[in-house]
Amino acid sequence: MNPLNGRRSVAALLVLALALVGFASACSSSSSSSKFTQNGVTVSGAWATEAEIATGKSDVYFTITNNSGLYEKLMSVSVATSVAKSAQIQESDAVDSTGGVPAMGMGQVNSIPVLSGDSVNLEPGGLHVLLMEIAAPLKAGDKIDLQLGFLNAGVMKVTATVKAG
Ligand SMILES: [Cu+2]
Repeated sequence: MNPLNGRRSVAALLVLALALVGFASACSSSSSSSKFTQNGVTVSGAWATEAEIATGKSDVYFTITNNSGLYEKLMSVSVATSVAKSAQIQESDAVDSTGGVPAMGMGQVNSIPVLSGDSVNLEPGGLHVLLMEIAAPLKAGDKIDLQLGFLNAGVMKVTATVKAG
């Protein structure tokens, strides 16, 4: 066997392997969790809960990471009326205000502060965005566009993917 041919085919295999690795990583980064960055603020992993019926409710969760060097605050959230009638930032209370019986109540919060260099998770049982009176049932795989208004970074458009449970 000609050693030159052997080396060539090894080189060709390497190129093919690198191409496959590149393809695989490009796929996983786009399908697993999407990231949106604006003026140093990143919103990642946005997802929403399924809702069975129109006029139902859906919770939306995501992570805010602040690398802007400035104090940041999520101040508002809105969605198109084709998605829901209104949206609100809320926080679940594990314990009610009397300090007694745990209640699964939740209340509106005006803003979510995110210190410079810090990140905040909106997650089940804690901070979340509540979509009220959704326009149509939300099923796993559906996409929802949200507009998040930040103190310094401005209004950021992000997309959340609906997930079961
Ligand atoms: Cu809520």
